[in-house]
Amino acid sequence: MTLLNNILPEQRRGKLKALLEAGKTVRVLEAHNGLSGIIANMVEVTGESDGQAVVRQFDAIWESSLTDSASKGHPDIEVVTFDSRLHSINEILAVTDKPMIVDGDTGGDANTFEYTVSKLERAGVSAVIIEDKVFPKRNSLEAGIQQNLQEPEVFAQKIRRGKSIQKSSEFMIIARIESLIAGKPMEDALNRATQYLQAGVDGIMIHSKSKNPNEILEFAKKYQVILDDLNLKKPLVCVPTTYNKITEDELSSAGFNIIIYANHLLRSSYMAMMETAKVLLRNQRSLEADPLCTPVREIFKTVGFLDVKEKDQQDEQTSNIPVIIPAAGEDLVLKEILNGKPKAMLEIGGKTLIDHQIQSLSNANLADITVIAGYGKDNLHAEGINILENPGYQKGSVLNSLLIAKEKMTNGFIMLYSDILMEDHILSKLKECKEDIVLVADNSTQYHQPEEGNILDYIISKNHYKPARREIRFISENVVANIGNKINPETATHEFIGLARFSKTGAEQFLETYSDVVSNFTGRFQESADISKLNFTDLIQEMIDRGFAVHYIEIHKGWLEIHNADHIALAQKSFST
Ligand code: SPV
Ligand code: MG
Repeated sequence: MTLLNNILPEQRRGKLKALLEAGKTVRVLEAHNGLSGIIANMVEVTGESDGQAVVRQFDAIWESSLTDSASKGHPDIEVVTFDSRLHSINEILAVTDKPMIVDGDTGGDANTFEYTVSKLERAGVSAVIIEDKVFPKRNSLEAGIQQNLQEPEVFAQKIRRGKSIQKSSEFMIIARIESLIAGKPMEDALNRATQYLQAGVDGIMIHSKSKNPNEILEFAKKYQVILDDLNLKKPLVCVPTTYNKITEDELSSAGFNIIIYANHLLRSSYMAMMETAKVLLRNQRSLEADPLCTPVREIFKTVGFLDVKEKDQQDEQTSNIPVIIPAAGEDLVLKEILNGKPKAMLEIGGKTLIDHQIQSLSNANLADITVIAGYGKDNLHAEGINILENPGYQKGSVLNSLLIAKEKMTNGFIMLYSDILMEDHILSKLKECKEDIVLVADNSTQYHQPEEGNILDYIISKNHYKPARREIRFISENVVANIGNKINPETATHEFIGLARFSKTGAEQFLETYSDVVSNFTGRFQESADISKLNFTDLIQEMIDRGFAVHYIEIHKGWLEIHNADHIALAQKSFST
């Protein structure tokens, strides 16, 4: 989670000094934007050393002028403005928590440098390294370039001015000596080191573009003598880009305290990008390029998108999910018992069916309940519910009733048939689901046969799974292949109990499919004889056919449906015990 990586400037700034004071050889990796910053910040390798498990990471981030300029398509000649550099610096700081060393180029003149120090220190940067060239400098690695060195006295004064302006004792100003890059003798480098140390610099970087580390090793030895003479202890920095055979341990033993891998993430990504682009051109499609590419999901994970998704889902789960209960239809089997009342008002154990449902919903913290009334609407009452009316209830479509509450669906919703009673754990389990469309499915179909007035909605799961014995299954594997009341009970794996949950995305998919179906089709549709009588299960089957994933949570019994007098008797019995 990149936001959690972020720390405050005052928490970060002192980290570099602390590492150095602890005697650590600080391993630094270049970053040129937020993503490479995240990599530098979090990448690690694990291994073993002397029988001990070790985890190796980078200790700090180098914000390089070469790679910041190059990633903007510019040469490294101080042409990228400081504000633009600061933008990249802040981009990296926003998603990392390791100390950052900024490549300050020449630092400009002393006045400019004061502003640079002030802004970097305020941002939480731990150190700036400035090089003793004349502004505008040229990158040090290219041969045959005129490298103009600044007078050491002028540069030393710039250091003094920078040191005088910083506010904390944590921020470090490091002087980078370019004598060896400019073809000057070792004496020049050592003389400059002495002057810069006397001006109060916090460390020295000796740069070289030689393939061989000998000159920086010689400098390191003599630097130690200077420090001893001045009775100082100031870190020494190197950038082993060209002399790349030498190991960190060898550099550390030679007296280097900070080792900077200055451009490797940019150079390696450039190579990978070129290769991928060419593979696309050669093949005129992307299949062959895929093995060269990180899966999108990995990027999502790295930049925190998956965390966002999870948080959104948690918000959805904890927020008050609207519940819609379509209760408009007339029940012809229980007509006499109901005597003009809607079925939701049927009394069971001294309480109406709707009140039983409200109780279960409130036990699951679901209080936003909308009931769709139709038949006997004036006799429908319950506390704490919204009632909407479906004037076309005689068509007998649960789906039409459900869609009367369309406005309630936008951020996700739960649908509950008006004639079912269930144990509390079923709703809790449903609320926890992360999938976009989840139906509650009972696997005890073998105990129930279709009876008069009782149309069962059967499910065939995608893997035709019929549990033979106990086992653990995860909801992600539970996918519905078929749903409907015309499915042969012998082939059904489950029964849909009339309870379903739609996430925000699931609700969007549901509404889009519905609107497409009703505007583009007529006559028979899925199991319905006419599109105007479309059932909930017809639309779900249509969504499955269109490739939307419909999941189910599996339950085993624990619920009742009220379709005839026997069911009422059974429910009475349950509630009396
Ligand atoms: C940079 O990374 O921008 C540096 C190091 O200054 S070098 O490119 O080697 O000069
Ligand atoms: Mg640079």
